[in-house]
Amino acid sequence: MLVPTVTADAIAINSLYSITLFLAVVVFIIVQGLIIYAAVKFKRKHADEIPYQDHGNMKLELFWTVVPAFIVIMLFFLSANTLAQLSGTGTTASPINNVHKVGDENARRRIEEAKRTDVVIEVDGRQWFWQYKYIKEGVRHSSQDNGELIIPEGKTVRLDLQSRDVLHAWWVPSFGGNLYVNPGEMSYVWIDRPPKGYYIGQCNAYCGLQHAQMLSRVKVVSQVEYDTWVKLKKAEQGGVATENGDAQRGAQIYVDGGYKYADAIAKGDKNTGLQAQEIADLSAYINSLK
Ligand SMILES: [Cu+2]
Repeated sequence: MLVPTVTADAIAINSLYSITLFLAVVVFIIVQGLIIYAAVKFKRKHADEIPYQDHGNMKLELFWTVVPAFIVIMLFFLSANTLAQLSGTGTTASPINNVHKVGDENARRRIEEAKRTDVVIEVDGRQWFWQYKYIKEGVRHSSQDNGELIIPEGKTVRLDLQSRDVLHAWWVPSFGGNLYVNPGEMSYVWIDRPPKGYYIGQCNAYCGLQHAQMLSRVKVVSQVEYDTWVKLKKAEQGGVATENGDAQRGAQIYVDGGYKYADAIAKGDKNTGLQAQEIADLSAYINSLK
């Protein structure tokens, strides 16, 4: 409601939210109205006045039991219906579970067959950034240093999410609901034909000290812009690798962490402007990649 809803998932969730909010406002007005009415109408007039004592009122008790129960039951069916519409659940004919244990090949196959998908991106949640691997395109990218997830407009994008350390959550409200990313599990989310634009999300599960920095920015661009970006990214990643002589490792170091300093530190550059501890941490990280 506060951000534009641009995919079918987000629109379905938003209308459920609007209905719930509307009902809540109606209940609020009735309850508050009655409280104010009772407080004013039955205000004590003398210090020794004792109010009229009433016990049991069948009509009233039935009213405040049946009406709320009806509202709750209605919300249950509306929510279940919305949930079934979301892309992560597949279709009624072939339902899928969009979360499974890492390595469960059968569950994985069902996901692959569930929906026509144009772009598949592996998303690794790490403390405290998202790392993107574009499977078909063969490029890597990261949310560090304001990096956005770049996707083409009007296409169906599937994100294969995995956590490499602690619990994270992927949430870009314009595209739909929140999805927890548990270590040891694969979680899938579809972004269905998004329009061009810039969308901001946030890791939505507290994942450590820099949790607040863990944004999920998504830039939806035209197909031409997307293709150009992929080409540039490929050239950039290939270029760095050749200079270092060791293509594989160079590309890995430069891109994998998404740290703009990784390359400099790997070359032994002392003037990175980083604290000693940060250099030690990054060096350890680079070594872990070897
Ligand atoms: Cu996180």
